[in-house]
Amino acid sequence: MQNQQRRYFLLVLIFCMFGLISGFTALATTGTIDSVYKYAWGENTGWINFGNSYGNVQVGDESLTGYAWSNNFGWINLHPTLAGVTNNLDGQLGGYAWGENLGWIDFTGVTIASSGEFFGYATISSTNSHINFNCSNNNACSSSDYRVKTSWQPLVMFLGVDIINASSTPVDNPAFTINNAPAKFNCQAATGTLGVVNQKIRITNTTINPAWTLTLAAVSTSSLWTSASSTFDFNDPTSAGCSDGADQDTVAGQLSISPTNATLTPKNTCDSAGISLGNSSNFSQGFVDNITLVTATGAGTNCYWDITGISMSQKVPLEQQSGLYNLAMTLTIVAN
Ligand SMILES: [Ca+2]
Ligand SMILES: [Ca+2]
Ligand SMILES: [Ca+2]
Repeated sequence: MQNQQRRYFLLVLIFCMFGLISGFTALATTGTIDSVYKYAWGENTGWINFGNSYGNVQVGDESLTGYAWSNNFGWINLHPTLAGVTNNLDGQLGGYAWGENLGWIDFTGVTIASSGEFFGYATISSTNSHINFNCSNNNACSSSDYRVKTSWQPLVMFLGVDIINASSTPVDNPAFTINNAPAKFNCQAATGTLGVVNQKIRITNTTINPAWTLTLAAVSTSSLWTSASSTFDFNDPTSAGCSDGADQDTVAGQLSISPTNATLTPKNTCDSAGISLGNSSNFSQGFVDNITLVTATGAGTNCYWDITGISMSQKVPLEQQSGLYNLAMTLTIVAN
């Protein structure tokens, strides 16, 4: 065993992500009302103008604000105290506006499509009469082409995981190293960190479901750490990872993951309530093929969280040949 100091293992976890749909969407958007398509028609009220310049109607991800104007009944406040028209991020409206001469107006049933067009009917509670937001609701566009339209667009519903750099840009080929393990005659543990400043695990949830689980697994349960000329195992618990056991392969080794002391950094308008880090766990073929990194039950929505500092420890068998070893892993996020 010459030049023992120079012989190192470099273990690199290569990653791909499942549950990733697309890049990141701007999370907070506000829209105004179209200058042409700004009228709704009330069967008892006549035209209602949502684009009156003094009314300043704004459509947000979670609520509408400002005033609509009825020539016959005056101002309609979309955001009165203790009520208001709500948006669920996806363009389904609800809640109540207050008309100074109409009383409460229920917006349940009004939706905003990806085109920005309003559809459906609001209901004036006192008379149970309807306000129609789009001539196509009752096939009336050929006689009167009206609708309310906004520049706001529904958020793309998105639950995903990615690995991003310090500037929040997705990393093309993320890889984490378990570094600097000098070759030895005896079985040893090499350690590393999953999630660092330039490769943070980012979970984004803009769906309305607050429950999800993030897990880590190898691409295959029969995967091995592989170099140009040698292999060893990542999921063999025999002799604490130092001997080959009953699995199909003939090599020893075991990878342990400990999210317990990881750092969870929420987007600045969100918090970490309802999110728990997983327990320390060892891969064991056929028994522990996935390790839970993070679980959310009742977490915030329209949020993202960055995760760094998950500890990794890999048992390297005795007399393992030095070299650059790779193991392909996947991060998977699922809604619960
Ligand atoms: Ca194995
Ligand atoms: Ca084995
Ligand atoms: Ca075996």
